[in-house]
Amino acid sequence: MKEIKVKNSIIKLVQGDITELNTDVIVNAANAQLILGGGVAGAIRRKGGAAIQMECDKIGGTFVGGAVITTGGNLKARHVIHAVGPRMGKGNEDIKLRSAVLNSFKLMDEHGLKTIAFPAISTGIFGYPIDRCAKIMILTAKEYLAGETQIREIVFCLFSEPDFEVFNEELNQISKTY
Ligand code: AR6
Repeated sequence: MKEIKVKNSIIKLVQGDITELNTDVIVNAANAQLILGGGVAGAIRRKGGAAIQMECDKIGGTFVGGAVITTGGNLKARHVIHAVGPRMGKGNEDIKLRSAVLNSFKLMDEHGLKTIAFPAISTGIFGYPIDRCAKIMILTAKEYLAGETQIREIVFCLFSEPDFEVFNEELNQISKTY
């Protein structure tokens, strides 16, 4: 585990299964239709139960770069934010990823929620490179925490050891540079 402090909050890295975390919110790497498929979404659907997909169906969908909130069903986390990252090759991927992360933070503040865990959005089925993902997600988190927010903890939960190492390296770089 590894963490840095930004004002009164922290950014933290962990390796493992995001559905095991007990942050207020875990983030689903969603699609614009809000249909929970494989990867993180599949794990959330299996552990969280049918209620989450039913809430998503009611919402109906959102844009790429958007985010919506549901309850966490049977998960330890009370809420799931479904953030829609870019599909690699469709254009403006970096901007769309940043937007998905920022919109997740805005939902946190709108709902007064304090702790959130993200997976490496778009780096599985959507094919986005892990190093670019690490750079954008960590930088966006650091910038957001530097402003006015109630968020106290942002966790990046990486499934594999190599992915954890990429995020670890990026967190070291960013904490030196900024
Ligand atoms: N905990 C943490 N990270 C995980 C877990 C887990 N349980 N499972 C996978 N990862 P992906 P995407 C990592 O494919 O690329 C679905 O069908 C994985 O190794 O979940 O944004 C959705 O419904 C990878 O690094 O999301 C969408 O249609 C990262 O999480 C589509 O896939 C993201 O992989 C979204 O694709």
